[in-house]
Amino acid sequence: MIVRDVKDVIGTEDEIVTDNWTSRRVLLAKDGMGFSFHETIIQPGTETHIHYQNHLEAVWCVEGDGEIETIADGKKYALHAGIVYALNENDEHWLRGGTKPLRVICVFNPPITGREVHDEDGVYPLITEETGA
Ligand code: 9YT
Repeated sequence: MIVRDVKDVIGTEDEIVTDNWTSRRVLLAKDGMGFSFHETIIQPGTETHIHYQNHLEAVWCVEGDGEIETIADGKKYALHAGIVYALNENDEHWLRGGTKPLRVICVFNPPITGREVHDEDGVYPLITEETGA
């Protein structure tokens, strides 16, 4: 069994800090679960273009506020504690921070390895690795 404390991820290579968000990857591809599991904090007032063409992501908002706008249809959804969104069609979107830090729990399928960075189109490349499983 794997038991982790997100506090032990802070300050390691599994915590990614950008101007717009900080992501703590608590479970990664190497853990062999078939998904990765992250805590992400979106900074207030930021806007991030995201299009995960190679991954499905589900996001559970647990604290703070923000907004998501799907680019195909221009629909906007307010984000706050209790809202879950799933990018089941690899939906291209804008993710916007609100007035307070927005803390979310994210699941990626296939799992993130930890080596991906958003490219200029907001895409993570598909990287697969052996899990030994
Ligand atoms: C909610 C979202 O997609 N934020 C961007 C970062 C991402 N969650 C990640 O890489 O952990």
